[in-house]
Amino acid sequence: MTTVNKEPQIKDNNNNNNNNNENNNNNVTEKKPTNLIILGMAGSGKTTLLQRLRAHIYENKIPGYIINLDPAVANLPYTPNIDIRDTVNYKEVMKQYNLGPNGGIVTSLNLFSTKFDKVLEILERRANQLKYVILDTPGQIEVFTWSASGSIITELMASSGPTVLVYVIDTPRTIEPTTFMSNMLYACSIMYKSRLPMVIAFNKVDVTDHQFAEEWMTDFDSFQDALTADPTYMGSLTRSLSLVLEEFYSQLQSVGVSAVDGTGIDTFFEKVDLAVGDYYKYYKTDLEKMKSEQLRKQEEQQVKQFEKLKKDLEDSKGAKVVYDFKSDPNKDSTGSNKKNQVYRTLNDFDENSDDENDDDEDDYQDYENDEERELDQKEYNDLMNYMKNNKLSDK
Ligand SMILES: Nc1nc2c(ncn2[C@@H]2O[C@H](COP(=O)(O)OP(=O)(O)OP(=O)(O)O)[C@@H](O)[C@H]2O)c(=O)[nH]1
Ligand SMILES: [Mg+2]
Repeated sequence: MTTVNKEPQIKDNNNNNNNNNENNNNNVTEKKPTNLIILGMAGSGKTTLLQRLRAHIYENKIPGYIINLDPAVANLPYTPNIDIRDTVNYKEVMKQYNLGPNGGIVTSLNLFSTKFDKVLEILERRANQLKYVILDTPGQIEVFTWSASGSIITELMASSGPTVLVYVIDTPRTIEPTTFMSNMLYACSIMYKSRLPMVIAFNKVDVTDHQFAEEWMTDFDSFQDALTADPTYMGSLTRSLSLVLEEFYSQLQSVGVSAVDGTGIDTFFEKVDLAVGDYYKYYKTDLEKMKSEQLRKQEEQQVKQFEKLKKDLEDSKGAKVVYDFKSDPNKDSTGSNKKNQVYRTLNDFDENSDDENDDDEDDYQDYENDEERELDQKEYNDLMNYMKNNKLSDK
């Protein structure tokens, strides 16, 4: 077990990497840095684009920070500030967990995400000095967009500051209307799932101009015309889908770029700024609402549990009460299925019972002595005080 770091440490390459961040204090910004998460189908040019963005910001003395989240990439054309490969050895993960390539990437990402709070700490420390934090993601897009660790990392970044998804499209491979639509539907599903603003980067415009894509996105009829000319045209389904996409197009920014020759990079950053505006205007409030709703539900559930516990204590008239925090709070404590009860008085137990179905007795504890009971009582009192102090109870 030498190469898979079971307790992964995050290496901040900035300390031994003489990049421009430390040299550009005149560019210090008061605002939080913008996080750019680069996504896209395999081979669309994510890594090359990131290299181009990196070159652009460093040339313009804009302080940036690069994070590589692709554990399987063999060679990177740049040195990232934080590299998942410094923390997790993808090949060893595959070997030791007996996994295939995709399973290996997912597991590596999972291991890394358990330490992502360290990454956030590093970023937090540097927040005032940075303008952009750019993250490269694994080639197989679904590994990031549909994995728990991908969601965790995206959510953590989004709650740490303005975050924009950059969806890279291989323009020469998207000239067929149906391929175009499939790609856009994928982008739409990512945006829908992440609830973050998105910039579509039509890459490789040095090979194929992206003008056709802009037209299809802004002029519904021109896309319909293109579809009619397509022999694989699927009639009303495609028409309905393109209507759905019209709404999606109105939400996003798009730009044609060439990661190879640098075309469109200035416009790219202008579009990113617009997306950041959207983040503050719409998405941030949405994210905050979602979080506070989750918090509210949690508190509501706590109150319900406390109320049940209180009632049970009162009903027990001094009999011992055990409160099982892990049980499902939605089940009725007086129901016949004892296993699902939140709590119950010990009077409910028949200690001599041989009932095979009643296999849950281990879930509950009896008091060995008064001291234990007092401890539980104290815990209950603390909870009641908590409720009272937080105006969760009228008593
Ligand atoms: N002509 C042209 N080729 C490009 C451009 N961007 C990337 N490529 C080429 O596309 C290929 C894939 O580029 P990568 O940057 O590795 O793409 P990626 O999305 O990171 O690939 P994975 O991480 O493996 O999914 C390489 O051969 C690049 O040289 C571009 O703007 N123009
Ligand atoms: Mg790549």
